[in-house]
Amino acid sequence: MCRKLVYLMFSFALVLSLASGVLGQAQEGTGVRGEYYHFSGSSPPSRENAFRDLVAVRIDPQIYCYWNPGFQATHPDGLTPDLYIPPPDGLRSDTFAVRWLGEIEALKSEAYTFITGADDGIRVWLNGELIIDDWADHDRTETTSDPVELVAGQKYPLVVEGYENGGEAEWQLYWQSTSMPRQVVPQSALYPVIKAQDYPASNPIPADGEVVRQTWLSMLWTAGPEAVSHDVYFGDDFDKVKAGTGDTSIGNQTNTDFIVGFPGFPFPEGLVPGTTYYWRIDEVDESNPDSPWTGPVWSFLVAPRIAFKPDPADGAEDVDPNAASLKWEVGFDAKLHYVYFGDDYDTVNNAAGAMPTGLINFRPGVLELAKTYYWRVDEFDGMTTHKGDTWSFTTPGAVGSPRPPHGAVNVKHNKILRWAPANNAASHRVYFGADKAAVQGAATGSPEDKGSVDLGAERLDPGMLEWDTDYYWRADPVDASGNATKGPVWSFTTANFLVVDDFEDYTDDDAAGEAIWQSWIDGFGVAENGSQVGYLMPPYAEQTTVQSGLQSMPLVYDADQKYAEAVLTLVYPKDWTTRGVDTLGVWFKGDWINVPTPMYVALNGGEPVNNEDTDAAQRDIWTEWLVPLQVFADQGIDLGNVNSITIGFGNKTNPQPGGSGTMFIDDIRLYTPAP
Ligand SMILES: [Ca+2]
Ligand SMILES: [Ca+2]
Ligand SMILES: [Ca+2]
Repeated sequence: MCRKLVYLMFSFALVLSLASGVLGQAQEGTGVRGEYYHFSGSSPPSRENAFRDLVAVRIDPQIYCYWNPGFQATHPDGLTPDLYIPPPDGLRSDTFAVRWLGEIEALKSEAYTFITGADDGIRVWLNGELIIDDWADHDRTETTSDPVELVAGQKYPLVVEGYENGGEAEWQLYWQSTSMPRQVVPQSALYPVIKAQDYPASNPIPADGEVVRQTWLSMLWTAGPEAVSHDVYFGDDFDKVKAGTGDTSIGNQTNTDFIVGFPGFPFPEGLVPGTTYYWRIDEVDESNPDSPWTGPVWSFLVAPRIAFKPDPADGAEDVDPNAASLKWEVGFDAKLHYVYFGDDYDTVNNAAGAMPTGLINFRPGVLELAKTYYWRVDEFDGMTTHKGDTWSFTTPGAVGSPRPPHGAVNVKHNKILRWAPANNAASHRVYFGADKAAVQGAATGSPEDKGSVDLGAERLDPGMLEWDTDYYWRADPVDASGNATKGPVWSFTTANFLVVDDFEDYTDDDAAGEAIWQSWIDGFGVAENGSQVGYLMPPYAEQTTVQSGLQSMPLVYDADQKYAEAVLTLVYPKDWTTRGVDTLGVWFKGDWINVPTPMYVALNGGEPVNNEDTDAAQRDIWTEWLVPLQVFADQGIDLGNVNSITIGFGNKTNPQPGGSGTMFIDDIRLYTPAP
């Protein structure tokens, strides 16, 4: 089962601010941090929309670019090619946004005027003041700020945001004063922001999630900016690599590469096809109290000997019946392929004797609507034929949209199953169990038979599920004449921890009480509580910025002279001692642009427990906040009977002048002690 590949957690002790965020102790500036994002939707994009989908981060020496498809060596400002910065790799030519973050230092104490050139929009904040605001679609346009008094040698926070809708794209930032003619703000006056996520190792090779076809590898990464040496962890067990336990510790080294799968190195007999390997680099500087900087757990898959990664994916829906083309990733060393295709699982699963082919795609011809199809690819590597898995997909009108989605992991133990009815269904017959073959073969009266479900009421409560278990289920459409058609078998895996909330079950059906703001009660109508859960219009839950699954909770806070919190009344789990769970985990994502505000959690309306990371609201990558449950026990909270959880921002007991912003919350979990 595929584990979550990206798992980021940062030391709470890591103190980052603009003042301390300067790389090294350089006498001169080194540039600004450039963050590049793709966006979709209308233009000009809202701030939330523009800066969500991060594509690239780098240090840009200055803000000076003209990325023009038809560029001809003429330019309104005369051009300084030496200052030109190219677009980063992977950035598309339209509908993208850029955010430059840093500090600016003046050479003299005097009034400076800033001038921007921009196509399309641009905004500039200096020392927290919006000095240029030109957020609109247009050809290159210059905008001039009011004069700003700067003090020599002092560094001022600088944020420049730009977006490109279509056509040409360019941004330039100039300044001038009475003693200085207009010039591009130079690299020597700019200092980049360094964020928490910059300190760990990055850029793994092989890339995170990559498929390799070798049994030994030389692994590489880019060292974090403060690393002196590196603690290396490697193994085939995600949990052990994450915890650094077992024999996953390879040791400390100064170079940024290491070999696996070769005599004299870890896994000397070679890496095994079909196995996912995990690795982690902790960056170390013994003289720095924040060290080590724990890296994310990366993974790669050594290609299995069987065919894999089917396209359409296993369980795919709405496959075009007129243009279906089946493809797959070839098994390790496979030379020839045997393809089986049909509309009956057993027939396809048991088939043999296909003609071998060297092609790696298969066209099944025109298909019927509202049907489930099955296919299988066997791989021959010159020695052995490796029987493949039997995959399925459906055409439009078939039963579909299983919740949890097919293949979902970390599913909660009290999950209610849902699906979308087939076009011709008058009801559905549902089968459920932990044995895949039994569910595949189940019929009316089987132990897996959960009975008939009326049209319009597509849901099934399978009861309390086991931890860390694979489950399988089927919803067979039954037409008005009583004829059942076998649906595809869906699967999911339950969590190995308690799920307090994963935000997956909220819908836009507030008449049914299923809207996120009907469970998480915010500050609507409460003057001293400045929180808003969910969006004002459907979809109410966040569906793009998620830590896992399909949804998270947006929480807009205004904690200026008040607090901002949301409260969930718990139905399950209320017993926070089950299986010895001892740690609460809350995944959150803020935005660099949020005003720093303390984040807290409280149980049973008790005393707030603050996140020690005082910059939590500004963390702009998903981060997990871990709280020992003992902290709540010490408050006198009865962990055997937890009725509510509160997530909030600000100082509830002693409101302060403070900030506002938008936070995303996902995956609130209770973990058992580390093995
Ligand atoms: Ca463009
Ligand atoms: Ca443009
Ligand atoms: Ca989620």
